[in-house]
Amino acid sequence: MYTLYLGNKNYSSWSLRGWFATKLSGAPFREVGVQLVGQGRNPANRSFSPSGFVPALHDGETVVWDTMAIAETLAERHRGLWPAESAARAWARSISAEMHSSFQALRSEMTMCVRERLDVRPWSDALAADIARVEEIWSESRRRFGRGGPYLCGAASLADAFYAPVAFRFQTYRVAPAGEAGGYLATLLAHPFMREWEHDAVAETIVIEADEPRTLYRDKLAARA
Ligand SMILES: N[C@@H](CCC(=O)N[C@@H](CS)C(=O)NCC(=O)O)C(=O)O
Repeated sequence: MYTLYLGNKNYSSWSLRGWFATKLSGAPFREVGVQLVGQGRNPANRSFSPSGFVPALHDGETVVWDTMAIAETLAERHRGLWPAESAARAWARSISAEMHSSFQALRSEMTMCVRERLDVRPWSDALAADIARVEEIWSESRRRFGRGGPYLCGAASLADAFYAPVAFRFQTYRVAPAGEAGGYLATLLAHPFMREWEHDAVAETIVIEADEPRTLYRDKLAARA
């Protein structure tokens, strides 16, 4: 049985990706919750994750860290995690890699905080550009590869795991994409894995100030009041 080390569910977007991917594999796994510090690499995590980051997946002596490695390792071992058709699979890998390596404004200006709801418009230009790119990816995915089901490439795949935290961010910051992208957002938020994660996340009571939207936007919200 796998063991998955993961951070606070309310805040840890990378943990959600790794968890969603592991759930998608259908394999049984044990969760080990790790308290986030919120200041980057945590040396205290190095006993189970060489990078000092969560998530990390253990299978006996085999340790896999970083969500992309976790996703690819699971895909090698379990069927159907990437789309079966070659062009769809290349697309799914590309949009997942893009999410893994880009979207800095989205990460820093729309921190994941599942329990929160607020609107901080106007967004910065960089954030608006990241949001527009997500919406484009979602619409294009649905238009080009979505025929076999309601997710990015039809049936739920690892690509949805990579965009799962974005759905919670959009819900928190009241981003409401139009058309296909909006339909996909609602579908992803209703996925049983997302409901399960949300249920656990909102039950958490620990507050990490650095990741709190109302801390991040304190001045803007105060100026508005
Ligand atoms: N590139 C890594 C990023 C992982 C990451 O940044 N994890 C954060 C939590 S979301 C972390 O472990 N932070 C340590 C801490 O805050 O204590 C991945 O894909 O897994």
